[in-house]
Amino acid sequence: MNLFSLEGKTALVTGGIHGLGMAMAEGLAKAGAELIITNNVKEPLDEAIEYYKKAGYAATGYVFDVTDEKQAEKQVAAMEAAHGKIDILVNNAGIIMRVLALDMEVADYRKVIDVDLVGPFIMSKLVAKAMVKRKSGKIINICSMMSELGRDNVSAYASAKGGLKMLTKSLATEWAKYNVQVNAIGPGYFATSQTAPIRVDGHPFNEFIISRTPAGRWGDPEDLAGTAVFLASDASNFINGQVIYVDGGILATLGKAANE
Ligand code: GCO
Repeated sequence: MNLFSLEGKTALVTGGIHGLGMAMAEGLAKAGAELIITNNVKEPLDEAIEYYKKAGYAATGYVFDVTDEKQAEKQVAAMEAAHGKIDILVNNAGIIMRVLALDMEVADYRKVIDVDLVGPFIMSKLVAKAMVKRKSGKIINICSMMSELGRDNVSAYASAKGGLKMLTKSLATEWAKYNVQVNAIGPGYFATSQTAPIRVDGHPFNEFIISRTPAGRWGDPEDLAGTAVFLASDASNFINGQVIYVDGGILATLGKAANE
C-alpha cells in the first residue's frame, strides 16, 4: 500500500473549501499529505481550515484569486518558503454560469474562462517551476462531463472544461520528461452546492441525471477521493495526460430509450 502513501507530501488544493475540492483534500490528507488550501474569499476559507484541523489534518489557508497572476506568484512563493515544497497541485477552483448562449454577456463568458481555464494555467505554471527543477510533481486538473459533452446553458463552462482537458495533455507533453505528471479527473454529476439548483426533487434535470447515469444516482463527493489519491501518488508515475472520468458510467452510454 506504500505505493499510494502521501506521507511527507504537501498538496495544494485551490478552492478546497467545500464540495468536491474538500472531499479530495480530505482523501489526500488521509493518505498522509499536508494540505494547503486556497480561496478568493477569507471567511469560508477560515471555516474550512478549522474543519480540516478538527478532523486531525495539517492544513493552512492562503487567500488569493487564482486569476490574478501577480497575487498568485507572491502566494506560491510564500507557500514554498513556509512548506519547503509543493508536491501536488489540484486545480479545483471553478465557477459555472448557467445561461443560454444567446442571453450570455461576453463579460460573463470571459469570467468563466478566466477562473476555470486561465486560473489552472497560472497555478500550474507557477507551481511547476520548482517541480521541474526537483524532477518530481503531480498536477491534477478538475475537468467535467462538459470536457466531452455539450448541453444547454453551459457554453462558457463547457468551453473552459474542454480547454482544460487539452491544457492537461499539453502540459503533460511538456513536463513528462521532468517526471511531472499532469492528469485530470472528470467528475460526473455529484451532489454538491454547485449542482444544488438542478438537483431539487421535481426538477426535470434531477430525474434526467438519475436515469442518464448507469449507476442510477448522483455521485457522492467521497467517490472522488480514491482517484485523487491515485493520481497524486507514486502508483500513477507513468500515467500522463489522461482524464479519468468518475461518472457512474455516463460517458459509456447513449442513455436509455423511454419506451424500452
Ligand atoms: C451542468 C454542469 C455541472 C456539473 C458537472 C458535470 O450540467 O450544469 O455541467 O453542473 O456539475 O461539471 O460534470
